[in-house]
Amino acid sequence: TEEMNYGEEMGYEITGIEAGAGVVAASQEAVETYDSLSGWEVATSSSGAMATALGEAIENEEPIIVTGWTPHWKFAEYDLKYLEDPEGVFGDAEQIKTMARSGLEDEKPNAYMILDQFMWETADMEEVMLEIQNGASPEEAAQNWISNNEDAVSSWTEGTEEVDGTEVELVYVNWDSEIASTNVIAEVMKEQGFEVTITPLDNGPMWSAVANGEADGMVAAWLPATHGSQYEQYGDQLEDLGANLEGAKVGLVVPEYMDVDSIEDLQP
Ligand code: PBE
Repeated sequence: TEEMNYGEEMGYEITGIEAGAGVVAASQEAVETYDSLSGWEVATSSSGAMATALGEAIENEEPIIVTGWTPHWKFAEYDLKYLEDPEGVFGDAEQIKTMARSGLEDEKPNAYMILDQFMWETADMEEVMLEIQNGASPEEAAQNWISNNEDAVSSWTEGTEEVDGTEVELVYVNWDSEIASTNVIAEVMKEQGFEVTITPLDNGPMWSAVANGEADGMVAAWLPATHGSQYEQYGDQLEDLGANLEGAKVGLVVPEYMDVDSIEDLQP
């Protein structure tokens, strides 16, 4: 069947996010892998610019392909679908994992234990993301989630003692999902008496800050695929505290109204 020539309408451009993101690297690999994407490019910008472009395209019912991921508020806001990826370039379901610097367990055992016990679900993260998207500050959205989820929070702090102003520095990237998780864990630690700094960095610098001990930890490691190359580079210099969320996913995302289901349906 003759498909719409969406490529021409989109200038053969996939709307990407930050250049350092794993989903951007995977999208570039998809361009190399699929004949249907030959001649296409992944335009990099920021997660915020991608979300704005997606919203504008949907408002005008125009075609758009974005580098997408779950958990994300955009699935609650719009009717969207992942394009099938028969070559498996984007990998399967992923975990979001927590990484700590080596030495943290000995030096700040209570902070280490909270990071280690932090674990929640896609719906939780999306709830916080959506509230931020609808105008709440990240701190406010995190505090609201915490007061509505006391049981979860007490399972993260279980067995720990309150502290008196111990400093903790967490690093993250300004991706909506990581803004949500990092603010929630930061607010929980503040309630336990920590003085918490959260510092947004690019992806590579986030990993190296924990690996070289400049930062205490992060809750933003997407594995095995999305941050596979960062894990390969830094994995043996940091401590892997396991999953804080299961069932994450990345891929190319389009509005439902587009008449295309698979990356293979696109046209060079
Ligand atoms: N993301 C959100 C990140 C991981 C978390 C999918 C944009 C990335 O692609 O690296």
